[in-house]
Amino acid sequence: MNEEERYLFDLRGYLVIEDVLPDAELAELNRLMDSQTLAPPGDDTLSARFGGFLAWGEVYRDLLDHDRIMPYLKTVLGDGFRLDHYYGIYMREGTESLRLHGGNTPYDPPEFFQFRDGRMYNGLTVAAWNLTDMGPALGGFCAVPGSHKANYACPESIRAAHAAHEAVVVPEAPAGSVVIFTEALTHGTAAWKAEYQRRSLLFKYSPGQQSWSANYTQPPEGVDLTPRQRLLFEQPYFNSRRSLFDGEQG
Ligand SMILES: O=C(O)CCC(=O)C(=O)O
Repeated sequence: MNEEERYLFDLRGYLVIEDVLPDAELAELNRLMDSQTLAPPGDDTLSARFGGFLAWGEVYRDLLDHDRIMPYLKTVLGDGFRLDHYYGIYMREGTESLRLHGGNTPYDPPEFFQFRDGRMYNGLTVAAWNLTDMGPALGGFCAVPGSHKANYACPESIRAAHAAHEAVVVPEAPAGSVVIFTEALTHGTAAWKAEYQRRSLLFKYSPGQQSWSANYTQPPEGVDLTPRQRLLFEQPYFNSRRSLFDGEQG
């Protein structure tokens, strides 16, 4: 994470990193998704979720601890974070928006942003891999930049106006990009307007000592994981938690 990216993440609560996936990997991820027998997404957000993709191929599992993204997660979460849960979002033209949620106020213990001793600390943090283009003219992830530090609750007038409010941004996030955001941010989904599907894979990481849910995410069955990927599935605890970056500098 370079100086500018760190500044922007601290300032806005999210960051779009473009060109993370080369075209061939992007095509393979989309091809494998096409080859599943997923029911098409519906109009409501519940029917716009899918899971199970870690069993679809190594190219999906590689995203768990991708070399380009791990250093960002280390800066945002500190070492020893864990995969809290994960799911995919697919939307078709007309799939509805998801309400704005999250925000620094009222305080929500698993979803926090703090700056202490010269670094940031974040609770639940998302790396969302985009398999198709998203953006203001298309829909998708939206957020109130800076709201991870808001001292007042998000007003109902902004919640109601949603992506039409000037405070809400739908960032340009091309296929192959990753959006990293802290769940302390007020964020949601803008209704999908494009003719093609929105496809995003959301990996949600927590600091090692906490879990959002009582059910800890289990590794996919019947597939090989690398030692570092297995570490990501460890249960929450703090004391002597093992490093995800052993042998790496910095
Ligand atoms: O559309 C997005 O990427 C945001 C989704 C979201 O906030 C959620 O699933 O809770």
